[in-house]
Amino acid sequence: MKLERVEIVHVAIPLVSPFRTSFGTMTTKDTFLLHVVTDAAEGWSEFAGDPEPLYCSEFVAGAEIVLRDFLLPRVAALPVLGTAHLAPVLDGIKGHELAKAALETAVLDAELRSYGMPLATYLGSVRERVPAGVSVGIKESVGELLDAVEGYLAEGYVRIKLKIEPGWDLEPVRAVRERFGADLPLQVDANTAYTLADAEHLRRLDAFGLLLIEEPLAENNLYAHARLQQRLATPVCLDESLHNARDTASAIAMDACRVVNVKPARVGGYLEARRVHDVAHAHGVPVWCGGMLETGIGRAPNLALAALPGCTLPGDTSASSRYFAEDITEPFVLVDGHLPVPRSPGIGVEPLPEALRRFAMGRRDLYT
Ligand code: OSB
Ligand code: MG
Repeated sequence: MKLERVEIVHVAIPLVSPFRTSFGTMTTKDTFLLHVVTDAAEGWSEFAGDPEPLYCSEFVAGAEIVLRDFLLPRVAALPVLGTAHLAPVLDGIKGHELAKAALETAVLDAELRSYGMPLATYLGSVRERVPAGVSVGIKESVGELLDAVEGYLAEGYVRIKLKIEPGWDLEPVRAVRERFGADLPLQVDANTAYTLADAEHLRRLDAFGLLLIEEPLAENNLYAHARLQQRLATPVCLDESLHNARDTASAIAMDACRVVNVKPARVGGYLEARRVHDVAHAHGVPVWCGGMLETGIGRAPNLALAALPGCTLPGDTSASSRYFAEDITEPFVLVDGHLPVPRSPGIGVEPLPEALRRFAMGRRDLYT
């Protein structure tokens, strides 16, 4: 393939309700789509980050500069454009996994479309539909939380994840357990809000039979997570701390995590995400696909990943309606607690022109 044009489309899509985590409150999905045009086909992807570096160090305006000034010039200089050739030349740029993932995914979408191959086939997915979990934000009251969980369970979600932080942990978890029973698959995500000094407090969560506790401690501190795991019966799951397959191998070897959340954006794209999956699966460590409140453009390829054999726990791959009144693609609809894995070439979806017109805040060519 030959690179002809790369365009950025800023979008802002209101969330159906504010999403509060230990690091902040989101009310809008405010990001950009990347549109790659080659001589063979076109591809789309979505930058998974936000305007502010609260979940991770990357952010929307920074990613645009990184793509324009550092990533795209290296890719444009390749003698032949192909997805497999990207990571070796992008490796020279430190970090910026989310920006790299956006570029790699758009090129991969174009390349797979040129072959007529769905991403799920390319990755080696083994399922036609994947069970859907849902991530429930921090609420003003336990009553409000119980209403939200009840609504999601009525829709058919098969697993609930509660966002927690100091002051919002034991009480909401106990309330959800008491109300919905011991059989509800339930887990929590702290987004780095605790320290090792909280180990005894977190140990009290063991009483609630949680599937896992996600990223309880500071990012990248595998040592502290391993120390915590020694004191908890609840499996520790890492999100923010895992940036590639090598980190994942180290974390598993150190017993810093017993479950892996794989987010393609966080590890630089779907090729590395597949390797993260493979290394965890080879160790018998369960994997699930996380989310970043993506629009359909980001959700579609995540569903292909979630259909890999090692993804044995339901992911945060929820239906479009959990996030948006109107998605930018054909909406993903929950059927019997599951979402379908896209079967069309590439990521399997594209922006609906009418929705794109309405949600687009601006377009810029990054490469022509
Ligand atoms: O930590 O998993 C996280 C959303 C934005 C940023 C980080 C996280 C999340 C979620 C929701 O938990 C995932 C989703 O439903 O897309
Ligand atoms: Mg998380």
